[in-house]
This record gives sequence, structure tokens and C-alpha cells, in this order.
Amino acid sequence: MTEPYVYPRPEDAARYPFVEHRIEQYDAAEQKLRGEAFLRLMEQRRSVRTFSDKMVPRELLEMAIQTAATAPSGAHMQPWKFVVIGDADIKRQIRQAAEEEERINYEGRMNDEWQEALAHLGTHWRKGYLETAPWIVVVFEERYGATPEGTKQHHYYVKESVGMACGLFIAALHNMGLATLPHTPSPMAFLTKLLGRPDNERPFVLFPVGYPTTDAQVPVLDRKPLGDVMICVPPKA
Ligand code: IYR
Repeated sequence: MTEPYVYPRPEDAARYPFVEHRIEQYDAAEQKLRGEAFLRLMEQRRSVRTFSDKMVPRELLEMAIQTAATAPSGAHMQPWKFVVIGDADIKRQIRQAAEEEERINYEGRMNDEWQEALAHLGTHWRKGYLETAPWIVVVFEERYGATPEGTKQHHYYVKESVGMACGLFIAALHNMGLATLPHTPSPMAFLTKLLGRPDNERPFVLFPVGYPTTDAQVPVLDRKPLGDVMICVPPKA
């Protein structure tokens, strides 16, 4: 016979604090409306590659990062660091270093198959938006934690955790009417040096953040229909 499921188990509750948790309850109609509204909102999101220089208040960036930091993470280690750069000189240095790497990528480090796969996006090695956008957010993954005593704290599922945080970050920006582009100028090691980050941090992705130019264009893309992305095994009737 299977044991009844208990959470938390009394022996755990005796050692660690647990607290009651309630989530907002909606009636069925409200659930559907909210789900649809969020879906419609997110369907409008596009990665953009032309940013206006219109300033974005730092407070909005802070809220997006706080939202990102609500992501679940392995053993709740929260293995992320968001470095927010508004300084024109640092943005220029990031652009220059990113373009240097990307030029090598486009001139051969990416094989023909890869370049062919990208062709419809119209990307190229020049990354002027890294200077134009008012902010660049560089997300670092913490490969391990550094305790105040100087010992290493193991981190778990780091990429999965940081990836989920980045997804929430993108959604939070979009919800505030802000645009971004996840950019991984590979290799990204130059960011560690340029931003003076410690050895336990590794660049994960970089996000220019701002508004699209008023004449922004994006490639015409389809999203896969639900039937292509979801496989359902429903409960038996
Ligand atoms: N990092 C390059 C190339 C690139 C790669 C992928 I995969 C993309 O989806 C888009 C671009 C660049 O940023 O141009």
C-alpha cells in the first residue's frame, strides 16, 4: 500500500519554518479571462533589433529584475546576478567587444547550416543597438555561491534556474511596454572582465532594454500551433 502523502512531514516542520500559503482564487470565467489576457499580451512580444535612445526609468528595470528574481531555483539558491548598465562608455565597450566576437562568428565560426537557419532573421555582426538602447542588462549565472566566510556553496540546476528567471524578466519588461533582445555574443567571457565580476559568475545572456524605434521592423515569424508544442494525456473519463 502506498503511504499517504504528507507535507511538510512533522520531522521537517520541527526543524524548519513553514507557513500557510494561499493563492488568489478566481471563478472559472475569471480564470479564462485572465489566461486569455496574458496570452494575448505575450503574443505581442517580439525581439527587436532597433532601439530608440528614449530613457527608461531605472525603477522599471528594478521591478523587472525583482520579478525575474521570483523565479524558482534549484535548492532556492537564486543563482543569478543582473548587472544593469546605463553608462555610455561601458555600453560602447560592450558593443565593440560583442561586435568583434560576432564578426568572427559570422565570418566562419558559425557553420553554413547555422547561418542558413538565421538568414530569415536578417541578423548580422553589427550590434549598434547595444549603444543606442538606454540600458544593457547582463545576466550572470552564479556557478557556485561565495559565502561571507569564503567557502563555496554548491549551486544546483544553475542554467535551468537562470533561464526561468530570464523568461520572467522578458515577460515583466513586455508587460511594462519595454522591448528587449536576448543576445549571447559568443564567447561572452569579455563581459566578466569588462564588468569586473568575480570568478564564481559566468555571463549567461545580455539584454539591451528600451523602446523599439518608431520605424522598427521585425521578421515575419509564425509561432508553432498548440498541437505542435503540447502533447496531452488527459484523465480518463
Ligand atoms: N549571436 C549571433 C547569432 C545569432 C544566433 C542565434 I541561435 C540567433 O537566434 C540570433 C543570432 C547574433 O546575435 O547575431
